[in-house]
Amino acid sequence: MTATLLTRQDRDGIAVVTLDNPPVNALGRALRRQLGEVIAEVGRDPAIRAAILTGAGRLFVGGADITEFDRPPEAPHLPDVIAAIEAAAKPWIAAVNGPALGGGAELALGCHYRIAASGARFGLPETALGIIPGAGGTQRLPRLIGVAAAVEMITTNRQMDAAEALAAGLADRLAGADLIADALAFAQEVSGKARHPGARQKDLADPGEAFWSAAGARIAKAARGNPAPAAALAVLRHGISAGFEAGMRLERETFLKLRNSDEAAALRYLFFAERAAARPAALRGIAPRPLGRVGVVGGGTMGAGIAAALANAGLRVVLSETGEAPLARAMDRLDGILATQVKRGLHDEAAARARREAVTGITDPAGLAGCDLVIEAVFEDLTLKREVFARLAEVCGRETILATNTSYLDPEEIVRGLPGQERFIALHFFSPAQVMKLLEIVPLTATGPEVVATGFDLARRLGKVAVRAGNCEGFIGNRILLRYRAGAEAMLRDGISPAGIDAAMRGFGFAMGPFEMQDMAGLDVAFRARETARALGRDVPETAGDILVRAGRLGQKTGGGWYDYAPGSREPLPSQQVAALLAPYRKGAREMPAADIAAALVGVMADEGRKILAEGIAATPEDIDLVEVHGYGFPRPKGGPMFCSARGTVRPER
Ligand code: 3H9
Repeated sequence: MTATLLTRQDRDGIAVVTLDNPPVNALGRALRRQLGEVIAEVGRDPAIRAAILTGAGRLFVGGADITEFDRPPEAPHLPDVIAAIEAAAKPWIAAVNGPALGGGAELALGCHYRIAASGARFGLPETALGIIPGAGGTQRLPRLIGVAAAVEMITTNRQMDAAEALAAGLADRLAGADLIADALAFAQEVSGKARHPGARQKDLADPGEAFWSAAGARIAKAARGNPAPAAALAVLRHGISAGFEAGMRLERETFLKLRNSDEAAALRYLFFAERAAARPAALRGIAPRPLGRVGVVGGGTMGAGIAAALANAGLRVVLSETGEAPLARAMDRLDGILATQVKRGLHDEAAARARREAVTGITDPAGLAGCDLVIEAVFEDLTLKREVFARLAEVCGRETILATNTSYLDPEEIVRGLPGQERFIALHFFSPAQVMKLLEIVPLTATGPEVVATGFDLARRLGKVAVRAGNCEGFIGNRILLRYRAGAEAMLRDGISPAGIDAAMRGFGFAMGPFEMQDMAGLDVAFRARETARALGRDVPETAGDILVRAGRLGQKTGGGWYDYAPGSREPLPSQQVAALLAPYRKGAREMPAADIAAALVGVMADEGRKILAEGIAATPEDIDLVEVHGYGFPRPKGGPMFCSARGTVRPER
């Protein structure tokens, strides 16, 4: 028997229909069927003059049920259910109690009126899932709020709160503290009217060619391999030139086509992977420790970024440096980060001040005593890190979690022999830490489970995607990066040019190719790591990168690395000097199709990923893909190397 997913309560001739399908009131098939039935019943019931549609719980409706998208669509279809509401003789009022997203927003748009609670939010995030709104959103939204605002909402996932929705014409009213009471009064008011507005009837003027081409260019620039935003624009435009019905037909056709695309499958996969990663099965039932005050040791780029991320999440921060001058520089870095965030509109001046005040600078690590967690972010040097941890273990009680942010060193070596082994963990942030979403959480042999759970809780509070990684050189991400770079260098030795390889990876969807990326980050970091390994007697063969570093080419910061750069420019230019330096090392120039280059290098990543899985360094292929997407710029619409490789979509279209 199917559960009842909505309730109807009649009050003074008004039917109050409450969608109740936890966790997000998604519009799955059973709910669509029950909603269709209630629409018909309300229409037939002579005692009813109007209907209110609302959601139980925190949300109005989180959208269509995404879990159905791997199967063929099943009737009743959402556009038909919404059309039945719009065609009803009696008015339907959406009482939007919380987020109305995707199909949820479309449902509200199909109602004749919308009243919004203060916590209401409207959004059409479908393009983030590689699809377009498929239940009238591309046609009704522009008719209610205008073409420019609708294009922005649909193609960029910009959401509107209640006040914005009222100002834009998306909501008719704002409710006070009692949404349903206000909706009932509104329903009584409009129920006597002979006719009720339907978004489809509104006229819409074509904004003209210049508007469409500017919007198209903006969308193309941001798309990075996701076909949905451009498709949504085309459908929206068609509805304006050919009319509502024609627009609805093209919307449905495009929605169904994209629903089956590799990109949509990849984006859905990541949607569910991100949610699963936040709650690893191994930590079920284990409570994290409370986090109020967090220490950061070292105020370089990484330390200042971590401090900013912590302060932005409402935590109190103690930033420790070795003396007054480095502390002043660290605080300047922090100020710079907060000022940039104000410029970008992430918070205002007052919030930036409050965050700055939440950070206390110290030069004596004794001031870290009493912190719930201390994150070490000093230079990547084993002796230095061991000193820092020895001091931390001295000044902090056993209740303080002590985390290293090392990228390549063995965290076990850093803390070896220190008392209280259960409180040590590695938390690998990515630079810039206030921006990058990924946090690798690396428990050591003796790390306590509640310490690991606290790492995951920290990630949640920072808005980061946490992935548990086993302890090995480079953990998950840098280990794959090493193989990826080695794969690119092997191609280079085979005669393919750096520019050819970079262009192929950009074509695949990366913002930058492997050589451009190294030029930006600096070739010296990996060079030093290789030299350290060589000094320890390990067999690390000479690489092309070593040749360049020895010739003083460290990347953009020295005016040249794999490419030349004109002073003040970041545009990579092919380099005669590099060609000459590498000539003895290469087999002679040859070309390779871009699709083959990308397929080979993504294949290298997936091969390493399989080894990482076999060794238990990552728990699932999803975790590896999340690391690649959130830490290394792997194009989201491709899902990640493991997804591509399993689905056979490594090779981009030719
Ligand atoms: C669409 O609407 C297409 C239409 O245009 C056309 C149709 C014809 N379906 O995120 P949370 C699950 S496309 C199924 O942790 P929060 C989620 O997996 C859709 N399941 O909670 C998780 O499950 P579990 C357009 C869904 O409070 C649980 O709910 N809509 C859906 O942090 C809790 O999720 C979107 O793109 C769904 N639609 O955030 C919105 N949504 O507990 C997508 C969530 O087993 N959703 N689940 O891990 C969101 O953005 C957030 O989930 C939301 C709640 C803001 C709603």
